Amino acid sequence: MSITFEQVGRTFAGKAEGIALSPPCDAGTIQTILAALDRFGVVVLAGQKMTPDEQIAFSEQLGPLENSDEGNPKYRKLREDMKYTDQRVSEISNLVDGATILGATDMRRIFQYANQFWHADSTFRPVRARYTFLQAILVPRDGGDTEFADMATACEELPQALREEAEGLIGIHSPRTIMDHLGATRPDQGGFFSELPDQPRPIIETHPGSGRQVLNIGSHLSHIEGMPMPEGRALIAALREHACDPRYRYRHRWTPGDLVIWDNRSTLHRACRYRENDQPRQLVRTLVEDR
Ligand SMILES: O=C(O)CCC(=O)C(=O)O
Repeated sequence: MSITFEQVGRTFAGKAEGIALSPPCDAGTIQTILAALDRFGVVVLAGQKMTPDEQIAFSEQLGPLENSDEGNPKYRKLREDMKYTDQRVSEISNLVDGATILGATDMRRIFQYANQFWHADSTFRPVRARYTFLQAILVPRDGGDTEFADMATACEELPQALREEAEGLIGIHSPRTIMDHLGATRPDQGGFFSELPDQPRPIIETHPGSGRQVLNIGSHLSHIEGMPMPEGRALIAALREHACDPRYRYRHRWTPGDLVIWDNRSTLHRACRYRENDQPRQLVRTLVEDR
């Protein structure tokens, strides 16, 4: 099957329409999608309507899948009353059992507030996510888009002084960074905890597929190794302000059945706000590990 992509963002993001994949896909199709991910960072495949099992089968063709419970067993039971219970799937949703809106202080709601900060998936785990697959099941009437930022073009266009400051630095990533910011590590505000150790990752790295330099500065980044925390955090804020400028962004407005795949090594993303107390939103996510 031949798939052609049209660039939909100013600097990145490609969209293919009029193809419905039925996994498992042939090797040529998988190669085309991998090449598109190297080139565009974000790939939109409209009109898929895959079952969770089909999404798992398709995702696995791009690499081993992350187990969403790993590193956080305390929260396994939270997943168990979501609609999709396979641990290779995370449900990004404001619903319990596909029907009832989550309670105001439910930890699953807090995870989705965390998704509203620019990030790359699982940079706080020993093995980060290489690709994320997100498919829309239910879409709110207003809002609930997903926004992406192009870390390759942003890196190439870094002001020289910022580049000189950032080159060679190692960032320290932790799942507590955003949760602290939200106040959700406080005992009276969710009491989020994680036993995952901090993960060191270069601030600037070379993407193995495109050969382009990319910035690794999602919001799980806590501070800079060997630098006083305030100095490191001020530098991170300056880098992120540059890299997430509107000129490097693409915003995806979901239609049910859309499957969006992104490369977490070359992009950041964030969930956009919607009326989560009265409009259902349900997406199914699978993650391919970066190994
Ligand atoms: O809900 C969204 O739009 C984005 C989800 C997200 O940030 C994630 O899966 O990491």
